[in-house]
Amino acid sequence: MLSLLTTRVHVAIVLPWILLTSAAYGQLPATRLGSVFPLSANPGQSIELSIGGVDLDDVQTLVFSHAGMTAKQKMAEPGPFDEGPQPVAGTFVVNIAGNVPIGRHEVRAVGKYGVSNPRTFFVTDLQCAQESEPNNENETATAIELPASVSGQLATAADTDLYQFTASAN
Ligand SMILES: [Ca+2]
Repeated sequence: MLSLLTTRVHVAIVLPWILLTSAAYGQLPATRLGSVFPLSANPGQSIELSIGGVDLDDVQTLVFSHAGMTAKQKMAEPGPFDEGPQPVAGTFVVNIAGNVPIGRHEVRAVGKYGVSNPRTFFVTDLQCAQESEPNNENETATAIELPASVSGQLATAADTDLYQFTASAN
């Protein structure tokens, strides 16, 4: 009888370990959110947000850590053979309600392979600026006015983003 009880206990311990090991080696796809762009917006603003990551199949919505932030997939005009507006993969229209607090929030993607890891999204009262390519050289640096929240993307390993702004000497 004691032997039977011991066997049951071992089975209960080993099974969760096997499940965790499978997930750790990534044998099953899982929605993984690597980036959002832009990284910030103002309360009361509506922006277009693009996402990047792995296993983002059928991601049709985003969820935020504050209920005042909502997202709908961006729709494109139908082509000649489409029956209606078509979803634009990885692009969302995000509304930030006026009562969303300034600060750091989280966003997750929901897709075919579940809910993703979170990425940070900032709600700020600063003006929000974005890089403008080409901006890899001093002569073409994106002009911004400070103070600002600036979002940029490094598209390739060789990409650099340069910005220019006016600052006082003191
Ligand atoms: Ca650049």
